[in-house]
Amino acid sequence: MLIDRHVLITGASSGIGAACARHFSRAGADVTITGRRQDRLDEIAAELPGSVTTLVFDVQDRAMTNAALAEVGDVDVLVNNAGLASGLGPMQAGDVTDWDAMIQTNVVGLLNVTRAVTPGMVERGRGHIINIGSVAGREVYPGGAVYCASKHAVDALTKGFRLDLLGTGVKVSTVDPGMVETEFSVVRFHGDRERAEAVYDGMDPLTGDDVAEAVVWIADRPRHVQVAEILIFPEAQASATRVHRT
Ligand code: NDP
Ligand code: 8X3
Repeated sequence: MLIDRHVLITGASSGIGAACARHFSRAGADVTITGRRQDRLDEIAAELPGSVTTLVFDVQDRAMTNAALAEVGDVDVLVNNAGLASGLGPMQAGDVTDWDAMIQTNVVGLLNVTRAVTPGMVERGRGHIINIGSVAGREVYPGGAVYCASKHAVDALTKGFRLDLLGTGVKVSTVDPGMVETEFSVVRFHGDRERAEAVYDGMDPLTGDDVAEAVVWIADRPRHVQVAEILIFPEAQASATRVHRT
C-alpha cells in the first residue's frame, strides 16, 4: 500500500527520522527527507533504494519552510519528526535560548510544516499526518519542564488537528516513544557525549528502527483505520522516570 506514496519526513538527517526514511523507502514509498544538514541528508539519501528528494530548511523559519515546501508536490504522508531537547535542569536556572529552541522547533516548527502541507491533502481528500510526540507529552519530569511542555503541546496539536480535519479524509496520528538512543541526548547535553551515553547506562533503549516500524505500520493501515496514538517504551522503562538498570 505504500508503493509510490509520497512521504515527507522532517528531521531525517539523524535518528528516528533517518530510520523512518529507510523503512518507508524499503516499503516502496517515494520519500522527501528534510533537515538543516545537507551533508547528512545526502548520506542518508545515498542509502535509500527508492526515489528520494532532499530539502534543507530550518523548521523554525516560516519563510524558509514555506519556500522549501512550495515545490514539494503532493504529500500523502507527513511525518513531523524534527525536534529536540536542549538542556535539562530547573526552570529557575534555565537558559532562555534553550527554551526558545525547543518551543520554536517542536511546536512552531511542527505548525509551520503542517500548515504548508495540509491544504493540499484536504484538497485531494486524503492524507496522513503522523507526529512524533513523546512520553514527555504525557508526563512531566524534573528538569524537563519546557521540553515536556513542548511535547504536551504536540499532544494537543495532534488531538486538535484530528478534530479540525474530521471528514476531510486526512488522518492524524501520534507515535510517543520513551527512551530512544539517537543523537537526542548528545543534542540535549550540548555535545557532552559522556553525559549522553550515561542516559542509557545499564538498560537497552529503543532504536530509531523500533520507532520507524510503528510509524510505517500506522501509515500502512487501510484507509478507514486511523490509529490515534501509540506509546512505545523499551522493556526496561515503565514511565518517564521509572527505568530498570542492571
Ligand atoms: P536526533 O537528534 O537524532 O534527530 C533530530 C532530527 O531533527 C535531526 O534530523 C535534526 O536535523 C532535526 N532538527 C532538529 N532541529 C531542527 C530544525 N530547527 N529544523 C529542521 N530540522 C531540525 O533525535 P531523535 O531522532 O531522537 O528525535 C526525533 C524526534 O523524536 C524529536 O521530535 C524528539 O523530540 C522525539 N523523541 C525522541 C526520543 C528519544 O529518546 N530519542 C523519545 C521521544 C521522542 P538537523 O540537525 O540536520 O536539522
Ligand atoms: C524524549 C524522551 O524521556 O528524554 O522525548 O523526555 S525523554
